[in-house]
Amino acid sequence: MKNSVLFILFLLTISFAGADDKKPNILFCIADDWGAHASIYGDPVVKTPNFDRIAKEGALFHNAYVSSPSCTPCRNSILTGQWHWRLGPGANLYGTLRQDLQVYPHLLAEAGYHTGSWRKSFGPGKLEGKFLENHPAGKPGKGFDEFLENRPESAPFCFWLGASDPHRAYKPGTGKESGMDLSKIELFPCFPDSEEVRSDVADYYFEVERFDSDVGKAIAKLEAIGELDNTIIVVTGDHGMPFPRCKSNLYDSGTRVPLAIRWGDKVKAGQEFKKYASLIDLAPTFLDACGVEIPGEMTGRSLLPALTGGGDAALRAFILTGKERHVPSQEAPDMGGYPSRALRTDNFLYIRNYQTSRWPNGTPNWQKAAMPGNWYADTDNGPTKTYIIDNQDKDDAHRMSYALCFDKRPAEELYDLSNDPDQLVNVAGEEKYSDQLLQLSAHLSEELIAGGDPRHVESLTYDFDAQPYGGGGPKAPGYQGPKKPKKKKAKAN
Ligand SMILES: [Ca+2]
Repeated sequence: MKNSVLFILFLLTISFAGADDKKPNILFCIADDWGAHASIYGDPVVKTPNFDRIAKEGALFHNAYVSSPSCTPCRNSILTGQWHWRLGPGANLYGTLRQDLQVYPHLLAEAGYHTGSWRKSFGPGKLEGKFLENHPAGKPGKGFDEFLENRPESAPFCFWLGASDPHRAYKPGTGKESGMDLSKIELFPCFPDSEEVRSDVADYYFEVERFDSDVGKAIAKLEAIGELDNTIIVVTGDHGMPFPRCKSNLYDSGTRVPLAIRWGDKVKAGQEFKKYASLIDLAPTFLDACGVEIPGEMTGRSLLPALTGGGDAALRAFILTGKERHVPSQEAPDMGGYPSRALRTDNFLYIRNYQTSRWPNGTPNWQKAAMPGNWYADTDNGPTKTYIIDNQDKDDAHRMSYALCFDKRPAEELYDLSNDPDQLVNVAGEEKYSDQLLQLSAHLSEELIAGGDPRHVESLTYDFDAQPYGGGGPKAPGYQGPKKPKKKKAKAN
């Protein structure tokens, strides 16, 4: 009797040890230019049942932020688990990845993971050396099904499910035609309220929903192969919507993204986090969950303690964001970007702009006739941008929209979020905020020094713009002349 009890206990021990030893899979789903718009966040128009499901069966982050609101630096920061300003040529749009950097898919591959990617992952930019031979997001393929078919038996997997939705260009009217009620759209207050703008936002929502349905297909596949609960599923976007004062800006409209994470019963269902997570925290989270050592160079912090019971207390109390060159949007011969950094707390958003002689979203009207794509070039072309520019003198509301989206900005911006959650009124010059301003400015500098930002550990004028620009457009450093138009233009930045 005693022996048989011991034997059963022995079997149980083996079986529990076996369960713990099973490495989790990773399914990382990332949309292109998706700000924090999802039904579960309370958006009354866009429908995101699959994102909502991951959040309800796992955790929902209300304050997830990118390191930089531009494709390449954001994606590089996710892959490396580091603030983008630590990545040299990887801090700019159309940059590259330095050879000394480590990326989480490679570290997982070395630990026996089957890795792969589909559609947009790294970039846009140029891969060189080891990353050219071995793609930083995992070998690009034709989709999740094909990737799983090629999986060595029983190997854990790490898959990057990318998309070019909801990046522009949009087919005008698709949102309205799909049945969306334009009158219910809650516009950012920096947009003028017009039919053109509402329809443009609906077209963006249409592509958000298309991405969400791709996520749904991947979840269904995991269920079909019995891997749903052993897979860490992450759904997010690479920065805010491609609209004025959103993408390529350091306001929440540019830097806050949706984030939901599900992992079977390891992550308790229905958790909601209000404290801050950065997408640079994902790489260390994956490595932590998979039992792989987190390299010291990673400035991200594992979210696992928060996800597995630590709650908000285990998350960041504030967040950092920044921007270097998005496109070379300043009039020649400058051709630079609009460098800035920000510190976001529960009460304030503080932004430091390093080169205030420049235009934050590109020089107005520069080369408009010769290169229409190049005016106010840091804002993607589209109906909302055109409407705001064309109607800037219509009335005070339109003048305010134009000023918020395109005018020059001072060296410091401060938004009091208790009165101004939409970050519209800069109170940096007001006497009553002078103590706060000094404190936030010192705090930001301290964090940037600790985080190895070359603007703060080398020189405030550190020249990120000296890095080559690999995209199309005028004569930026490294620009080789106009590219031949491709038949099907890939959505780029
Ligand atoms: Ca993007």
